[in-house]
Amino acid sequence: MSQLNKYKRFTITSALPYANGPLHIGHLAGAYLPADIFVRYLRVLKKDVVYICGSDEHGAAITIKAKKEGTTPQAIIDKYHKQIKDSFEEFGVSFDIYHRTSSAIHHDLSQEFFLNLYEKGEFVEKFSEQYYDEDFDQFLADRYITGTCPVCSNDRAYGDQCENCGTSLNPTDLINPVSTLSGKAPVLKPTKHWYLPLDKYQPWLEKWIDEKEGEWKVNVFGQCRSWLKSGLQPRSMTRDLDWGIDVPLEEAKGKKLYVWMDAPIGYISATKQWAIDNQKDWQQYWKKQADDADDTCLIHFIGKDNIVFHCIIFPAILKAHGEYVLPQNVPANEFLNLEGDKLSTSRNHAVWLHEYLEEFPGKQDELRYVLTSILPETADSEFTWKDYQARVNNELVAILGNYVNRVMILMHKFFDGKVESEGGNITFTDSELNAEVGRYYDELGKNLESYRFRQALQNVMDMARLGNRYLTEQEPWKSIKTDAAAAKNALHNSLVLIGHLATCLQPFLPRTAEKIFGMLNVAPVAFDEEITFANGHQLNASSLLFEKIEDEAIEKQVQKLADKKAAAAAAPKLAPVAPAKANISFDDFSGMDIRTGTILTAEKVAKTKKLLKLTIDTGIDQRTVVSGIAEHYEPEAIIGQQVSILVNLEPREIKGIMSQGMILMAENAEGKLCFVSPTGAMPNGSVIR
Ligand code: B3M
Ligand code: ZN
Repeated sequence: MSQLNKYKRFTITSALPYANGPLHIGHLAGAYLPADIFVRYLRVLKKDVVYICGSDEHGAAITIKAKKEGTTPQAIIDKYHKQIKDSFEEFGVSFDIYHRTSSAIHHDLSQEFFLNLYEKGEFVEKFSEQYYDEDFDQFLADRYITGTCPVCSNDRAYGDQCENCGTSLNPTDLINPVSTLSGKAPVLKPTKHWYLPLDKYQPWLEKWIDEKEGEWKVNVFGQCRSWLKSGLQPRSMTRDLDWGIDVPLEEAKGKKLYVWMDAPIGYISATKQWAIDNQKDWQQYWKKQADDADDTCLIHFIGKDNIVFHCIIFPAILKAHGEYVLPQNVPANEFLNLEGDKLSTSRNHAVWLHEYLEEFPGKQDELRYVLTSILPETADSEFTWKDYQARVNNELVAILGNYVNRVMILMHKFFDGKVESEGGNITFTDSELNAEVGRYYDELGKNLESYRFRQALQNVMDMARLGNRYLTEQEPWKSIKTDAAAAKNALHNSLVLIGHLATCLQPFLPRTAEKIFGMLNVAPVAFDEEITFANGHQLNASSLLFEKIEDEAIEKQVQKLADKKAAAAAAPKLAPVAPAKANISFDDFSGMDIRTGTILTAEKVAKTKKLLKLTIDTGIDQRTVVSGIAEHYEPEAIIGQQVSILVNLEPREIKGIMSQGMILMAENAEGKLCFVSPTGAMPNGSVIR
């Protein structure tokens, strides 16, 4: 049946999500749901398959998020790795391992890869001028720098890639580059890096990719072709960053591997870990086996923004290493939109997986069904809550659920749920039905193996439609009164059909398939196996497979998105949080003498709008401080207020008054000021540190 038969084993990967935020339905529709369907299909074909994923925990995506949340990169990856892993698990993406790139096994393997290429002289070492942020004392690579894409003019292109047109970039390609740290134009500063000479691999890549014409999806093949056409450039595999995997060279102390040098190796290190945990040989799943290049089939499922990394850069790395198999296919999906708008993490325009799982408990298969029906396989597609409701109610409930339910109820009503067949196991007695189901299996296999999952799901639904039609034609509820054998025959045919439905549903709706097998009281079967309903086989009690989604549930979700949109639209009115300042030493900090004090007197400074003259009891002394808080506090209202005061600030004359110290104030983005006071009773002069 299958063109997959030539392979001995399959290594299937889904893009490693950055551990810098939760998953949303766009992620699922891009790299996870299609892969999970494909893997489950391979499993019901009884193939030897390992399905690999994990968190991508390096790169600027992580450090920038840490800065934004005011915490450390380690705290960020720990938080989101767990959240992502848990949601995948609950949703039912059937990875054999969900690993992480912060693991020691991954650091080791990435360094080993780098050294392997280094020792073979595959890298070009180059001093060059790179963008540098002087305020932050940092080189600006990847997401630390944005600017206008020279290809499509998107003004938010990153230093390593434009996510709008997919082009892979170097920071120096950007027009009007700006540091995302200081918001300022960067300066150039020389630094040494190790480059992978992609130009050297161009002829080989051209030949390799040309062979994929007709086999790879057109969107993927087309993108690769167009990059090759514009000519590949050497690409730095190292970075001046302080988060990531150390470059394993003495002279590169302090430098890290480029995240796209390490992340795809994460697929391999995860496989290694899985092999250790399961007593397998990881090399069989990654390395060319002695005599037969077609032993192992490697397939990367990704979103379209990752095409260049999986079709050009990673294959070049694997090729340079020499021992590894290359991807057989990279079935990248386009993007999923939401309610007429792009999914956006920053604008919070998303259906978050962990929220869905909480708000629609037990409805994993409903989401799988709807997303599979609208997968952006060849073009961007769109999720709307109305469509979700319509597909669940009109298709899952009305077609699939209704069919299974009708047959089960009639079997229980007329035959006490028992299969009675003197002739032995029941099979299709209707040749028409048999032939048609056979055709659906063929179609289904072809579609699944060509990564046409939407169409494949339709094949299964057509099987359910066929069942409904058959039942309506046969009318066993009528014939039971006149010709009980005919009624029994119709229901037995229907049972066999339901067995096939459950079999074919396994890749798409695993929980539903399991539920049907349970009601049929049979063990799950592989694609090439038949369910046997022997004489006397007892069916289990049946229950509804799906329930209708009510209008209120949908309205609630639509409202939720609208609220988020309104909140996001209101947000830009606030000035952004001030960017973080450069690090200081502990000594710099401890040189500041900050104490608790109490305001004893307060009065306006004549002819000024902003200034108050305060007398403060600092515990050490009573002193005068001039403070710019007159627009925020009435003098009489703050007498007795406890404050924090920097007491060793150089005294300064302000409007003729000697100010001895500074009151610490919190200031929000709109410039509102507020005292910073101890929340419990503290004597004046308490040290703040
Ligand atoms: N983390 C990019 C992304 O999440 C990146 C994928 C790595 S796959 C090796 O879109
Ligand atoms: Zn672009």
